[in-house]
Amino acid sequence: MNVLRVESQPFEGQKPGTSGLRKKVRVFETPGYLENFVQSIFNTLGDCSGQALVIGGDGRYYNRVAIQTILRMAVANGFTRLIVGQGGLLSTPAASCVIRKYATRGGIVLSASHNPGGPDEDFGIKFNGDNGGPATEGVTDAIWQASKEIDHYLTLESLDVDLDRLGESRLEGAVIEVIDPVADYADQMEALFDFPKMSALVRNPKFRLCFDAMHAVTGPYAREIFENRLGARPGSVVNADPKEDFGGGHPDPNMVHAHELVALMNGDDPMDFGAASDGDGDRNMVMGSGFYINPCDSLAVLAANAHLVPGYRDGLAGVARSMPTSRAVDRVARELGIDCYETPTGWKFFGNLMDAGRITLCGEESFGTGSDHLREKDGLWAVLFWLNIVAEEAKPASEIVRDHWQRFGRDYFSRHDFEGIDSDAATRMIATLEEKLDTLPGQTFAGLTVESADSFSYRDPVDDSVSTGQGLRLFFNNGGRVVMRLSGTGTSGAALRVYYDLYQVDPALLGQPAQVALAGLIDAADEVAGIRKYTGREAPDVIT
Ligand code: VG1
Ligand code: CO
Repeated sequence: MNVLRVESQPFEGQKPGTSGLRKKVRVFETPGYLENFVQSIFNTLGDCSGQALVIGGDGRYYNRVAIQTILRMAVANGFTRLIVGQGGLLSTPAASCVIRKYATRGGIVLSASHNPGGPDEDFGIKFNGDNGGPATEGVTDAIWQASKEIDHYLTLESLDVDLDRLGESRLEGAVIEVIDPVADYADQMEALFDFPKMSALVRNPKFRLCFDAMHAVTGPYAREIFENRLGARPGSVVNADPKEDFGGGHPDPNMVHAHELVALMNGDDPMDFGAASDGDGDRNMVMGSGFYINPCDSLAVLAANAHLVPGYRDGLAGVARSMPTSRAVDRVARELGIDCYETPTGWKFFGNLMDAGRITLCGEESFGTGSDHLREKDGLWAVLFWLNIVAEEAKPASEIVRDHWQRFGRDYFSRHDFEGIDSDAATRMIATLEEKLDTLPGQTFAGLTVESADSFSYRDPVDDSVSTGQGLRLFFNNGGRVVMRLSGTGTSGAALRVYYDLYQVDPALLGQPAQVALAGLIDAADEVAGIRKYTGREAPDVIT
């Protein structure tokens, strides 16, 4: 084999964030930048000879170029079987599914998720291990260390692989397998959910469904599952062709960016069931007619109703949520008599719990929900789970949520994002608050008294690893909580995330707008942390 050894020097800042390494495309285009990071992954894995690797991405600009580079490097580093989604596409959950199904050494997923795509926008890369899940912090730290010591990478001099033609070809000694990116994943969904019952629902002319793929990777998956397999009317899936720039949009399924879906669901003649997914297909937003379902409530409702779904009929081993996610699912776990874990932000912390059989369902407030059917959050899975419950209960989604609140109480939740703010100011704000955390209990801000305050750290109960500095938490005397942390997925400036939640049991007070219910906490947070002062903003950029 004609392996080429290329001398190289470390680049600053190849430390993976919440979900892999995300940078501007221009940065990834710097000669050697992508190569260094990929070689650092392989150096961390050790001997890769004779092993198999999955490669795919969300189809954004630079996806195809990066895949060709990675294929050459993987073969030069000894991999002998490379499984690639046709056209270079694999949604993040589908990549996880394929890694597990074909028992590979892992996979490389190319995505910057919900961040915009295009030559001046974002790109990203992450490694998933043989369990199909994002590399643990131990592994991502090792990759970062390797990136600081790198002095060469290995590649081949070869022509590009045809990513569009299904089937096998050879690259030097290795087999390149271009697979249908949808089939394995769709089969798994069909095995988990009651497709005959769901099919009867979506074929009913009185039931109108819309799935907005936001010009991103889930289009082909949603078409196959909703229209081909379940029989929803053609056109039920909109914006279904993946585009390199996501049609110029921001493929983030929330009330701000999924405005097309929101208009359909909240209009004069609303649809019955609506959903959207993000750039790489791991996030979901589900809406009922004129009704937004908060992701924290979504997780709780899925947990409470899991027994209605064939794949979960035998019950749940346990559940988990990221720390900033509201405590709604904790209440369900208590009633079910199962464990509930609280992890730091990011999917990589759920994998150990699932591998150890401790949890079945988990989720994050950031429109991420998933289960141990694979090791990523899974947008379409969550939508299908909801559809299965709606079909089973023969009730609209809004009624299912309202019934849930009546039974368990409601955890009002909101997240305020301040995006693209000055990094120094953001760091200073968090540091200043952190320094005075110990002095806060007993003090009153905007009429609310702090009961306790800390910086969240997590000890993984499976491998005992400890992750510190995972967000500042303030608990108030009205039972409310405020969490503040800086985003680890952005590519320019800083993004401050402030999370609010407040529990309400009074049946008369369950139907308020979240911003109204949380107004007291919002004022208190500004007073204690100086959010407006440090960010220089009067209002958040995105409210979810
Ligand atoms: C955000 C979310 C986090 C999520 C992460 C990756 O991270 O808050 O919950 O796991 O994105 O999601 P951060 O550090 O920016 O807050 V995705 O769909 O980008 O893979
Ligand atoms: Co995503």
